[in-house]
Amino acid sequence: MRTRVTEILGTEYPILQGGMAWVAEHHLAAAVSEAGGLGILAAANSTGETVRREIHLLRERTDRPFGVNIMLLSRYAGEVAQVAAEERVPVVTTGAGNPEPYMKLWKEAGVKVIPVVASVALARRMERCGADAVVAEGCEAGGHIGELTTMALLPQVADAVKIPVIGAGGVGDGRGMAAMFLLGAEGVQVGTRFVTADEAVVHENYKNRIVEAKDIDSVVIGRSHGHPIRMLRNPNTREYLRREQEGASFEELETLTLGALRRAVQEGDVRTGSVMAGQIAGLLHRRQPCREIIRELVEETEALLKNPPCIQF
Ligand code: TUI
Repeated sequence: MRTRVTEILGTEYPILQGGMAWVAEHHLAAAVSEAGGLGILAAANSTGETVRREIHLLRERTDRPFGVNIMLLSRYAGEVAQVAAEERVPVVTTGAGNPEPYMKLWKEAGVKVIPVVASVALARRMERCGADAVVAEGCEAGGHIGELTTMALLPQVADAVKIPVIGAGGVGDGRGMAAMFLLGAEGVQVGTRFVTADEAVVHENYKNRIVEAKDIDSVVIGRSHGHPIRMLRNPNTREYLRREQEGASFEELETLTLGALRRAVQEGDVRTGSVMAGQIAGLLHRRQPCREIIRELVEETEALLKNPPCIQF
């Protein structure tokens, strides 16, 4: 399965693992890279030195290509950007902002840069400033999201830029991956399905909450202050949404989410923690190793694209 994305990444398959905060650490990233995808370390709110240690631990586990995702709202984004350049990581992806200020630094270090975008305007801008590809992520995704759905965003981004586009948001199996290709993508980024992977160092309660989730179990909090975040419904999201409707300030609302993702991922507190996951959680019912996830995605996609179902011309 070769596309311009496999050429850029140097991977066997055009499949990237999402850079999920607290979840995407070196065990998961190494397993994905070893299975032929692009494993990605999430810098999230970590310091530069913490990310450097993770890069070294990852390099002990795999000599295949990998990426580092830089969350641009982090106060450490600048130092992490510097570490990514110093370590000459093969690929950087970015989220939740515009990475233009760091572009020159990364390109001079030979790093491939793949910003995550949620609009055509940012995709165009990223192409102009030298991005190698973009991830077009729709609001089916978990975590920090934009406004447009994957179905609407992806073909518009694909028409607007010449660099390869990677589809994200709602990809859970081969049907989703095949759909991304038909909408103009040359690769996919998969998040939620990898949270449930055997190699993901994530509390059992978190994984179980995802595999037990129904289609309508995710909600979006934080719309009122311009940083919408999708997560699975629980007593904490109910309280957040109630206070948000009452017009609570950002500072007040923040008390409900500070440390909440770590609490859910590491301590398994899925009642008062933040269980970030995409809308596709409802599709996932099994826990599997990364190798199996990638093999299934690839085989299903290939079969569907070679022989589309239920249609005769
Ligand atoms: O980044 C994500 N997803 C995330 S990051 C995260 S951790 C977090 N911590 C504290 C506060 C908020 C988040 C959890 N999930 N996905 C990539 C993504 N980027 N989705 C949407 C965007 C995006 C949205 C607007 C990128 C750029 C943008 O506009 C930038 C601009 O300046 O135009």
